[in-house]
Amino acid sequence: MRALISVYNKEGIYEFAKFLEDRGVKIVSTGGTYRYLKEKGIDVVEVSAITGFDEILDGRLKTLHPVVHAGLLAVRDNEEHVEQLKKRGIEYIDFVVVNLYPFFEKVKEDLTDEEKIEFIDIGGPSMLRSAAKNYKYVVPVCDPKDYSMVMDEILNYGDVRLEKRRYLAGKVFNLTSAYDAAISNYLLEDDFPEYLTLSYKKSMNLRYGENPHQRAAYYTKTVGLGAIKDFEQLNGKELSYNNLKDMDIAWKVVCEFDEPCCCAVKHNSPCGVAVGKDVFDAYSKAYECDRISIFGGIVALNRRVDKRTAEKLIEIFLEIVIAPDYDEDALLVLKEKKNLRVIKALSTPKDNLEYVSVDGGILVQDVDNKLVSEFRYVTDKKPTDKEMEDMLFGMKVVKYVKSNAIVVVKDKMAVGIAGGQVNRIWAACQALERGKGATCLVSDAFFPFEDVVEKAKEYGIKAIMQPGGSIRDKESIDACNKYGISMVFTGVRHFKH
Ligand code: 93A
Repeated sequence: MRALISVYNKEGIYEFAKFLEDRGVKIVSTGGTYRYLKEKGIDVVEVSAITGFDEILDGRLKTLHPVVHAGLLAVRDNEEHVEQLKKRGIEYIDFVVVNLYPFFEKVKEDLTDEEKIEFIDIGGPSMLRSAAKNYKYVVPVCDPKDYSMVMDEILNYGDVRLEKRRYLAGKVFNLTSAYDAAISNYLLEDDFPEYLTLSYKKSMNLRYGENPHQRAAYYTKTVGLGAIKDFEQLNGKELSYNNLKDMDIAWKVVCEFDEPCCCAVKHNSPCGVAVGKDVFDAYSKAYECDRISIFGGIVALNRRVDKRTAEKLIEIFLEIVIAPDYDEDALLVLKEKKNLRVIKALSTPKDNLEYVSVDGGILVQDVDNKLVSEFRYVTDKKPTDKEMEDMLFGMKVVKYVKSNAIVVVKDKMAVGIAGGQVNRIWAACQALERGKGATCLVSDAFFPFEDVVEKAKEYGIKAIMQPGGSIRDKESIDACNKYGISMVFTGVRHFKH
């Protein structure tokens, strides 16, 4: 029996090779792997010794040889195959252990195009694919995590059972397809190509989905970004499906702001958002926005959490706290709450596309990151600088609230957030009632009637920001002028469905 071992990541390979050697398997390896195993005392033969062909082209050509692929592809119970190999003096290869060049990781690094392209593995996937096609006779191993499974199989059954070989072969094609998807996306550099190669890898099984009777799992992109999760859990219970969704939106909201910001989310909608002079101030203000809904919610902060803030955070029941980092003593405080999921975010949101599923397909769109660039002051009265600041703050929040959405603001606190309403006036009524004392109102889309202005006036709103563009804009503008309210048009709609 022979094993061809060619691994970029050498972790665990010595133990595995030794195990095979001890059971009479001859080891054949490529240059680097050969030297590594030889140094450790394995009796290993170089591939060039069996192919009679030196490694050339700086290693681009090591294993791409008929002697290798015939040894992998031959069907052992096909007489002709057996005869053909015999005639040419080619021996079977029974195990292929390959670990590909790390293209997934290298493509993200600050390297030149040439350097990145050098990390496209050709020989490795070829061997794996040959072995996987012929899994009945060849054991294809592409993941160091499977070394122990293969060893257990041999120990317990004397060989790797067919169902395990099939599983290993499936893993190979899964890896090579994701690997090719990553390369093609890199080369095409096109967000909306004819064939969109999306590749995701299961990052974790979830206990259940939105409800306990729905199965669920969390998949992360393999293409471009590697199978790397962009957060780390430092404390608390396992994250749920709903947690992951809510955490995503909370983190996106706070990443909209350069200033210290806090966002509390409940059922996928922000329920309190505020900007403050420091992390403590931001949290205190977000808490004050809506002291009821935050209970059992998800809190995101865009600054390192200090002890004082941690002490305030644990005063109420929260599901999750997510922040870029935590002072050591702050973390100790948070850990007093055993179940509180404490998450360290490792990056700001990075996708430029977003996806939702519809039956039989997916819809893909750019992330809604358009900023207001031009304002139209449409009323007699112009908003003050402070009102403008409050309304721009509100616009960033309203983007994350389901349509129809209205946010009312006071001192950079989103004191009234209402969304998911099938008509605008209901959203306005709710937001105004929740956020009594607010001075500014923002809307995700235009006003079809002047009713929102009428309502805003009842609650003492001084300034309104909305996209504009309704055929009845004039009615809203007239109403504002009548009540001495200023109104600004942005021309940018922020529907979220
Ligand atoms: O450059 S390659 O695409 N050409 C090959 O023929 C080839 N054969 C194996 N890269 C090739 N490999 C890869 O080399 C393996 O997939 C593995 O990642 C790596 C191991 O090289 P070494 O043993 O020299 O460290």
